[in-house]
Amino acid sequence: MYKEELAKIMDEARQWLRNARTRVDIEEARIKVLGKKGSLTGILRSMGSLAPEARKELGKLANEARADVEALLEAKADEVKRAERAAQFKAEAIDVTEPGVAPRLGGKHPITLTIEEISRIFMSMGFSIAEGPEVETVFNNFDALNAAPNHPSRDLTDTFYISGDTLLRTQTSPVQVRTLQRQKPPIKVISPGRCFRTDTPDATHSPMFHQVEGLLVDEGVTMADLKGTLDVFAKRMFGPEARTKFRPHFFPFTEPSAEMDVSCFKCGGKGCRVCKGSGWIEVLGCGMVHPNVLKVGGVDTERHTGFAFGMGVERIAMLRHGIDDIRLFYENDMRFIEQFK
Ligand code: 2U9
Repeated sequence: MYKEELAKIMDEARQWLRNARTRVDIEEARIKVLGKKGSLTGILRSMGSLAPEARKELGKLANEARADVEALLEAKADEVKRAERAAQFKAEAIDVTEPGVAPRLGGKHPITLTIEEISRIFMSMGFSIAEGPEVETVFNNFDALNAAPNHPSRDLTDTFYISGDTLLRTQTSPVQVRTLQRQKPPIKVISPGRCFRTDTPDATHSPMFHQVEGLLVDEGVTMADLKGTLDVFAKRMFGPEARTKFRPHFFPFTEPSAEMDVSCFKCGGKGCRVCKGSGWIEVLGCGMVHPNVLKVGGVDTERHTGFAFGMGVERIAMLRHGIDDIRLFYENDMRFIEQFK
């Protein structure tokens, strides 16, 4: 009688486990057979009332049955675990032969690229790069540069003043002033950087713009050194066909001063829309450093002379790329910016 019941319990257990698909199903089957109120547990409990002989025989059978059920449970648990893992692998499978998603690469701003190109040319001629603060003293920005007390660029309407004696630099010259004060000749530096003037934005003006200035101070430096250096720069920047000419000009910080024109790289000098018919394009200002400026840096002006130059980076970039509005550089329109990568 007990044997039949045991056989029935085993049949039931096999049936439940055959149908089990998940860990929960297996646990339910285990509870139904081996739990506190489980079918096999019930039999084992009821054995107390049997005669010792019968109890011994049935005890053995029941224990074997329990071992069988436990083995079945374990086998099923293994099977379910394997099935779950197979399903997980299938769901997470990656097709490594599929083309990847191309990351959107950033690029340098055209003004950065132009500064880098100008810098590379002068560095190849032995200039090093000097940098300085954008908030400057009125002394470094104007006084040290021989700007007369009534010079128009000092005007409140031309310069962003922070206080009576500090301002946003209107050119990168203060960097050269700092270099002069810190270093003894020979000095051979360029200073690229951001400058500020109170200009109302239009196609050729922006209140924030960039300059590269240069300063060379040594024994026996002449205007010929200035012209030779800047001619090399023009040919490297605008092509080997580029010719240069120097027109007299006035700057308070240089004497004599000049503006350098480059023969039009578009028409070669015949006259076109780019050079407005003249065949020449104004590129930069330059001159021999005024003795008053050299003296601010403690330079012995009997022994040392120097030349300096300054150019607007936006203007150079606009010329090089045929850009007709400076505001395009600062509008963050990716369709414009991305063209210069
Ligand atoms: C020191 C001595 C001399 C820098 C110079 C220019 C000529 C010049 C303009 C070009 C277009 C500024 O961006 S722009 O508006 N600059 O023409 N700058 S010489 O001369 C210096 C600088 C520092 C100590």
